[in-house]
Amino acid sequence: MGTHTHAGEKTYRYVPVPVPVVRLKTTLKHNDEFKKESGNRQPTSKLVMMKRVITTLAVWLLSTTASFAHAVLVETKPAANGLVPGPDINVELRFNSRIDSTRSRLTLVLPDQTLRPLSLQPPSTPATLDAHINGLGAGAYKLRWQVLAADGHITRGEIPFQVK
Ligand SMILES: [Cu+2]
Repeated sequence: MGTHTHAGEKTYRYVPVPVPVVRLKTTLKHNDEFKKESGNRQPTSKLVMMKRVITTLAVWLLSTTASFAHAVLVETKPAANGLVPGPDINVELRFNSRIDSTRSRLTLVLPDQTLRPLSLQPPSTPATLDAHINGLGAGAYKLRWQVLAADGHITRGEIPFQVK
């Protein structure tokens, strides 16, 4: 009989279904573990190919997310375009991520455009640059900063401010 089915056939067909669910979990494992596992299965099945694509996507997503960890300025003292009383001012630049203060630079641009490198104070948090500046006359200044973030990227910028 053409439509005859064995009692066990249905069960047999459903056996492979839970397997991909288990295999997909391996994409969360470390890359080396994954390679070891997939290397044992010959020949390369569609499922293994799919796993590779998913793993590649996962790794790409992780690295893309990590690249956003470079330092972006969140808040400054003095504020950008702010007016502060002299002659002594406190400088604090706060970033969105941890920075390497030993490889970060802060320079004051004087009203006559000459540069004064500033020595950094011990930072109040791992994400801040602190400095103290003495003896500023009234005028327009700029803080020029360059920082190295924990992800190895350098960012830089300028903060203009006025001393009254
Ligand atoms: Cu970065």
